[in-house]
Amino acid sequence: MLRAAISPSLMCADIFNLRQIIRDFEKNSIEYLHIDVMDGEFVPNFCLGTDYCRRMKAETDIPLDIHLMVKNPLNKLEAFGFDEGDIVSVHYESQAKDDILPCFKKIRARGARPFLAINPDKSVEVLSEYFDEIDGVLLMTVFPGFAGQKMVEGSLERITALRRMLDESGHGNLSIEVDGNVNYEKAPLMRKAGADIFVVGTSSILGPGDLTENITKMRNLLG
Ligand code: S6P
Ligand code: MG
Repeated sequence: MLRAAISPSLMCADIFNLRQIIRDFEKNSIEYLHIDVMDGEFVPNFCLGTDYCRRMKAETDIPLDIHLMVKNPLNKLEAFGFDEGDIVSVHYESQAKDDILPCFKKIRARGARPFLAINPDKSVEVLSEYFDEIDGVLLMTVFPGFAGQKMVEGSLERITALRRMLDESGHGNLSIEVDGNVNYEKAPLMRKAGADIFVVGTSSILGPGDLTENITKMRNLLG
């Protein structure tokens, strides 16, 4: 089983306390910083962007986990300051099929790790042809666009099915990252189903309570 990693969703972090929050993440050895980029077109909301990613890279050594919820990402990748060790996810649904592999190539060429993101209503079967080209799948457990939603029913079964597909095809080293309503109750179930990267926001560590205590609680639950 891959080691569990935590990727806090920065759109859920209080912007007026952001620097202190990043210091707390560093102290608690947080593995990734999840940055939701929304273009108001692929999803009905706008959120974070190129300067935000650049400033974040300058501020901390924690690798970025950039979630591109933008239409036609292929020609927009250059605008983002990611590099070695960062995760960059593009959506299966956001582009022409012919653009998907070139996106991975561009991400890989900069030493970053390509992930393919998929919405809750799309069959995980479509992912298998890309397994050789990616480091992981960003499995949405809510419809992208907003924080604070409820997990879509059937998400745990989708994680189980995808983990089985990966293992049976010799791609057991690929990550399954889950995003959306990862709370203290569901996270251990998602872990058991085969997820290893957990995007956490208002439902858990960036909700009420002390940040360090919340992170410790989540780590203990994930094992
Ligand atoms: C949703 C976005 C997510 C959210 C995250 C928030 O479009 O991709 O990354 O920020 O789900 O966490 P929570 O706990 O409020 O669902
Ligand atoms: Mg996200």
